[in-house]
Amino acid sequence: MELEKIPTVPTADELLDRSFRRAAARMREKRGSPKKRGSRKGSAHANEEFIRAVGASLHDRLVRIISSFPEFDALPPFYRNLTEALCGIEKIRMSLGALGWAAKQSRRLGSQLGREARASGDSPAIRKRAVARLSSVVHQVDDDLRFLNIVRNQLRELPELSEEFTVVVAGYPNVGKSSFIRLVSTAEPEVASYPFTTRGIFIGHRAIGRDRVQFVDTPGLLDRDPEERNPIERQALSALMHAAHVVLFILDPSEECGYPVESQRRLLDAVKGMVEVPVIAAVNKADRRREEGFLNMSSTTGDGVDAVLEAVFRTRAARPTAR
Ligand SMILES: Nc1nc2c(ncn2[C@@H]2O[C@H](COP(=O)(O)OP(=O)(O)OP(=O)(O)O)[C@@H](O)[C@H]2O)c(=O)[nH]1
Ligand SMILES: [Mg+2]
Repeated sequence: MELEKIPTVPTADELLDRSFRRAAARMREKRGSPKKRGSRKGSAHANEEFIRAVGASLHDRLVRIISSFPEFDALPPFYRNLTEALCGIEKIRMSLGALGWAAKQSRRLGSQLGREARASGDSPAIRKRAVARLSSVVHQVDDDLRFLNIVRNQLRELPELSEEFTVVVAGYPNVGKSSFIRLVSTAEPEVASYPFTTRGIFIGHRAIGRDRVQFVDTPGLLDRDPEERNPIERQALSALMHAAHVVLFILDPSEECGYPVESQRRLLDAVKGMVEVPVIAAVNKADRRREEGFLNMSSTTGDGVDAVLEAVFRTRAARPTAR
């Protein structure tokens, strides 16, 4: 996917260093082989040419960085939403905008100071001034470059969602979502006896007959207002809202997870109100405590897991066309 292909974003110093070196190399090429150097061909405007080359190179590099980022409005909703949850799209846009400003300034300064260098008879003082001015412009967007590199690293790690029938597993923290996913699919998310073990989206697959279904593990959600949710919870919401063909909501009535079952039930109702796809509720840790009126299973012993999978896969018949 295009999100994996965004190259590393350099810091201001790295960017300047590359552009200075590139410009110097171009000057050497122009001067030609050592034999020709005696002719001093092209050296009359060496400083002017260097300044112009640095300005142009900075401009081109900055523009290339900007265009290596995707058009966020054109991303599938799941990825747009995840990007928003993890990095904030407006913040990314502002930083890309700052790079656009720096690109223009670099080109403008390159030609303006290049002209001044020529008018001054190729004065080295103007070359020095140009280096300082261009460095200052690029350093003004150093924070933006660093932020964009963090964004780049996060986007690279986003899970790859396929078009297959998708089961999103959700629920309170520590109820056994990841244990279930490990048991039934190829995904191997971490399992631990404390909440918020899963901090991102994990994808696994399972063959059923000739088909494959996709399982999505999500971070635990608390029953609270959307504005209070942190970036980790918001990733779970992106999956629920934009990736699911069916939601498997897991409850832990043993309360070993550390949260009262009433809160878990309230979240179940909230999720039902939020998504347009079927929501199957199942109780996990049935080896500890069963709950009437629900499908009961244990991800530890495997008891009841097949019945839950069956209930989930039955909804495939009513699969909605778009997510
Ligand atoms: N007794 C019992 N313990 C279970 C069962 N399923 C999971 N556990 C335990 O419950 C704890 C939490 O399991 P996880 O699978 O990490 O839970 P989770 O819902 O993914 O948790 P977060 O990622 O933090 O939201 C672990 O200590 C598991 O071993 C079960 O069926 N029975
Ligand atoms: Mg987990």
